[in-house]
Amino acid sequence: MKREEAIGIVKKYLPEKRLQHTLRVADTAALLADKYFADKEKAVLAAIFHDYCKYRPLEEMKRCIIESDLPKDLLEYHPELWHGPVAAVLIAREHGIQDREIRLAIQYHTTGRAHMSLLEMIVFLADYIEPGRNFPGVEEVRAMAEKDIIQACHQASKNTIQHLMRKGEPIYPDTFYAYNDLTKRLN
Ligand code: DGI
Ligand code: FE
Ligand code: FE
Ligand code: FE
Repeated sequence: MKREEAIGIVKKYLPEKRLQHTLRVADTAALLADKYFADKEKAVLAAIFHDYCKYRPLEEMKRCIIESDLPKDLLEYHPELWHGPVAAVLIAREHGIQDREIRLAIQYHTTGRAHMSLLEMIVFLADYIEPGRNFPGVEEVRAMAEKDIIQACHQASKNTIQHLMRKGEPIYPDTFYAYNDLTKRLN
């Protein structure tokens, strides 16, 4: 599927601000793919669809998790964690996108996980550093992204965990697994 077709699809599901975020994630993912020699078409397609299900009704996402092979423990955590996994399932069902690498990059874009592929790291990081983001620490991660994608993902993961802990939020296991694995992969 080409970029313009993909954008035409997600446009119908996303409010304007989320669409603009999505386009910035796609541009950022393209830059990262060039820098780290990843498949740019896959990176862009995964980025365009990463928040495809962000505005699906909770009941529809819940049903999708129950009836698909997605991990059921998602249901015990914040619904904000559902849109990536659900999008990974629904892009295949609704648009025939079957590519496993794209699916995984979308599925894990919020939490990360252990042993992320380069494509998964690109989407995870692009979502965090796209130019519209302005949370504390993002500049440091942007600078790291120029030099070392593992270090940048590690810092993003650490910032997210610290932020969630300060708010007293429960943290999904894959979020910790991503942090631990990236820590071990640091040079
Ligand atoms: O969809 P986006 O807003 O572009 O970004 P996202 O999918 O990366 O993150 C959505 C939210 O999920 C963000 O506020 C951080 C939060 N989050 C990430 N990991 C966890 C988490 N929330 C909880 N409760 N637990 C997690 O492990
Ligand atoms: Fe998201
Ligand atoms: Fe993210
Ligand atoms: Fe996003």
